[in-house]
Amino acid sequence: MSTRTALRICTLCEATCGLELEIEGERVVRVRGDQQDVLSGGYLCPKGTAIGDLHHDPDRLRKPLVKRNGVHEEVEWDEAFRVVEEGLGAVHEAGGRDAVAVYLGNPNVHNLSGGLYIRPLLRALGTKNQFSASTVDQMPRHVASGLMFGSPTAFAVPDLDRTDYLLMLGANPLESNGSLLTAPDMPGRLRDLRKRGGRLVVVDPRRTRTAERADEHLAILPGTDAHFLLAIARVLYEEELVDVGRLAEHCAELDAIRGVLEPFTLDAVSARCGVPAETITRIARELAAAPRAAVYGRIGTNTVSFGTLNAWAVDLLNLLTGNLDRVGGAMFPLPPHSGPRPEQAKPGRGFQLGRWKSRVSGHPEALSEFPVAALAEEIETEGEGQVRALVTVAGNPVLSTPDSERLDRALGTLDFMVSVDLYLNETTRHADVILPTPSPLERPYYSLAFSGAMVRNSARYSPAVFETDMPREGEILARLALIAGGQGADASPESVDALLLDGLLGGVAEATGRDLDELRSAVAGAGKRPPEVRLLDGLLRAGAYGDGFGERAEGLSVEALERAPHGIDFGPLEPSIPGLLRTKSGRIEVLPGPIAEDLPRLVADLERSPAEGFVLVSRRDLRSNNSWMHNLPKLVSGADRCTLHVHPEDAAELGLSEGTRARVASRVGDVEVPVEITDAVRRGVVCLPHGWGHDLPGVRLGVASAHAGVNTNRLTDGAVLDPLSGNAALNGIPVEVSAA
Ligand SMILES: Nc1nc2c(c(=O)[nH]1)N[C@H]1C(S)=C(S)[C@@H](COP(=O)(O)OP(=O)(O)OC[C@H]3O[C@@H](n4cnc5c(=O)[nH]c(N)nc54)[C@H](O)[C@@H]3O)O[C@H]1N2
Ligand SMILES: Nc1nc2c(c(=O)[nH]1)N[C@H]1C(S)=C(S)[C@@H](COP(=O)(O)OP(=O)(O)OC[C@H]3O[C@@H](n4cnc5c(=O)[nH]c(N)nc54)[C@H](O)[C@@H]3O)O[C@H]1N2
Ligand code: SF4
Ligand SMILES: [Mo]
Repeated sequence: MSTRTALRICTLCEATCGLELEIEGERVVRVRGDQQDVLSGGYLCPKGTAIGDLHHDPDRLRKPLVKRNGVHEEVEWDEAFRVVEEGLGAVHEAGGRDAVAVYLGNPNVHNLSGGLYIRPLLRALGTKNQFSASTVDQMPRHVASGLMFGSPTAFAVPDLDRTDYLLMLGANPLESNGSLLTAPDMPGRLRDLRKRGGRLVVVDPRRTRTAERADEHLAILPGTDAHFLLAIARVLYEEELVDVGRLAEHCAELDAIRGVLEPFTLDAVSARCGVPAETITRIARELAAAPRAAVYGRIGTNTVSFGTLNAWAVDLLNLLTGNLDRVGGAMFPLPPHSGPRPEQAKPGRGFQLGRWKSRVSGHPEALSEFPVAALAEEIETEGEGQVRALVTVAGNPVLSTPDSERLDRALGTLDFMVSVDLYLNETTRHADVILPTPSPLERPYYSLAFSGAMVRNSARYSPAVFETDMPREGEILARLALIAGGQGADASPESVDALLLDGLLGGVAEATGRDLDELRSAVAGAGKRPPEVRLLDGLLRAGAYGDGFGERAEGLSVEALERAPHGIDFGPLEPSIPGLLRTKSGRIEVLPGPIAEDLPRLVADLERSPAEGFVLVSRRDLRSNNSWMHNLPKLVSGADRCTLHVHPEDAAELGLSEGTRARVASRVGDVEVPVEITDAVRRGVVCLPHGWGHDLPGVRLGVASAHAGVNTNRLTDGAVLDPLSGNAALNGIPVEVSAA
């Protein structure tokens, strides 16, 4: 049998580790970290070692399925697309464009096809009913960045390898491997921070593995991070420690900040968030005194009802301490596929929110999306514009989104549903048609999404490891776009490829005065590569480090990346303001209008006494990845991980002991789950992981069904949202806990 090795970037989480696969015949027999990868240097986690198991998983779908008489049957591709054409066509005809909703799940951002072909699909669908995993995740970050910098994808990433002080809130990278912070080997990088004398402070209601390795852990009450951060800011003003530095001349409304901080006194905030006043003062002084410091907030601060205020407060503190856009502070990556950064701000139209509203509850759109928490009501509520069909791409909202039992019921009432997915799972079991896509190892890799969150500017590309006769995901999405646009199931997907490439090159031709045909033949020179790779080539060559289509021989292109299989490092992050700014004013909007209007809600919350009873928070663990990797034996072996964490004293009061079952009930639902007693959670807080609950009928998940666990999102409440971003509050959910 032939043996070979292949290099490949792992697409299973945001760390994007370089892997070295050993392949015998058609099987992956061993996975190691690629020691020479420019970003990950050999690091990998247990999920990465299971990437071959995912590829070989017998339950992973290889042929389209069509549901007939309640049963999913394999069909040929052309037939599947014809059923989609009929199904979508009928709903469009009866109910118009908005009657077809779309839900985009998380793996789209780990996939080059998703990054390139979702846009034409959305355009062709022409529906206002767009939903995605972003509103159970990072939408508050987009909104805050949009309002402050004019660009919703401007993420200030902690300059991890050069900072002296990291204040981390609501993130647990020892389990998650980092998020909106692409820095493979978080354990090593955090260890190095402390080795060089730096300090790590973790703010989390739980003593997580990350907190255990920190210099200090502050067990804050869920949902009170903005209070805490603004109290720190107030101390900075009181003690005259504010020093915005170089950015002062690029700020608008900076003078207004001190006034809005007035209510966030040490007494009020410490009583509300459970962090002592002296500690808040000390952290403020430490942040100001550290030569280089960064504040970083992630999902625990995003998936709460003050999500956007939290995200704003994080960047505000970075700004007030002079650490925003400074080496060793919080800096903005420069993705290789985006254009070079100008020297000066490009004042634009600014970022707009709420340009239209959802039909039933009037939720404002954010980034053209409505909150996924509102998807069920849009399906259930009759009237003009009612959602009667759904397209899902790489999503499992039945497990991932709040009040999921209700959504599960609602999906069962649709007239038509089509899912582009690898599995027949809790969500896709409702689909009339499931269109399976090639496995991660059967497609080329480049990260469009995470290049914008990397701790070093870099580019890595890997070609497909295995060939497949399945259509590419880009082709599937293109065919769906053609169907949605009325061109029918038989239209050629190549027309979509051509449209995308011409759109890209047309822009370059216009900006540079180059001849379009010359540019076309330059990327055609990217050879027989798949269309998404030709598109990528166009983007990279026009991008910040690009070869300018032959103008700079040593510049970046797909070919250059093929010659550098371990990736190309463009160095540490560099200051980017003012060139990054796209606000109307061309300045950093330090106190954007919508933020100022939302602040009274936070002030009112200060007066609230901490909740009686229990609140529920979420957790992740290293061998899990949201809802969809529990079908791999390696990742579900050993003790049950879907357990309720309860503090020992709370457990004693409730009469719960280790291994017994507890009943957890919220306003919307209840679950029964085994108890794990641990003082890692603070009193009054209980914790469940998300992504479990694989015991629903009709799924094809042999392994996961046998390790079903319970779905924590049967408890999370779709009615509690961050009003600015529409993000669901998945943490701090009031619950009752009792012995089952
Ligand atoms: N192993 C693994 N890795 C993953 C994933 C996975 O499912 N498993 N998912 C991936 C995805 S999609 C994402 S978005 C990232 C997320 O990556 P992270 O943002 O690091 O997410 P978590 O590990 O869930 O850590 C969130 C922490 O917030 C805490 N928390 C809850 N409520 C609050 C609060 O109100 N305030 C504060 N300060 N903390 C709070 C929780 O206790 C938890 O420890 O991980 C990615 N990586
Ligand atoms: N309570 C609670 N709920 C949470 C969270 C939490 O912390 N607590 N975290 C939230 C977060 S951060 C996120 S990102 C969401 C995730 O929410 P979703 O994106 O809805 O869910 P995933 O579990 O990521 O499901 C991914 C789906 O995509 C399929 N898939 C995998 N790879 C591919 C691919 O390459 N192509 C296609 N077409 N399909 C693919 C899988 O089979 C699966 O059906 O969950 C959220 N839900
Ligand atoms: S940390 Fe694990 S899952 Fe994430 S990219 Fe690396 S190997 Fe893959
Ligand atoms: Mo996420």
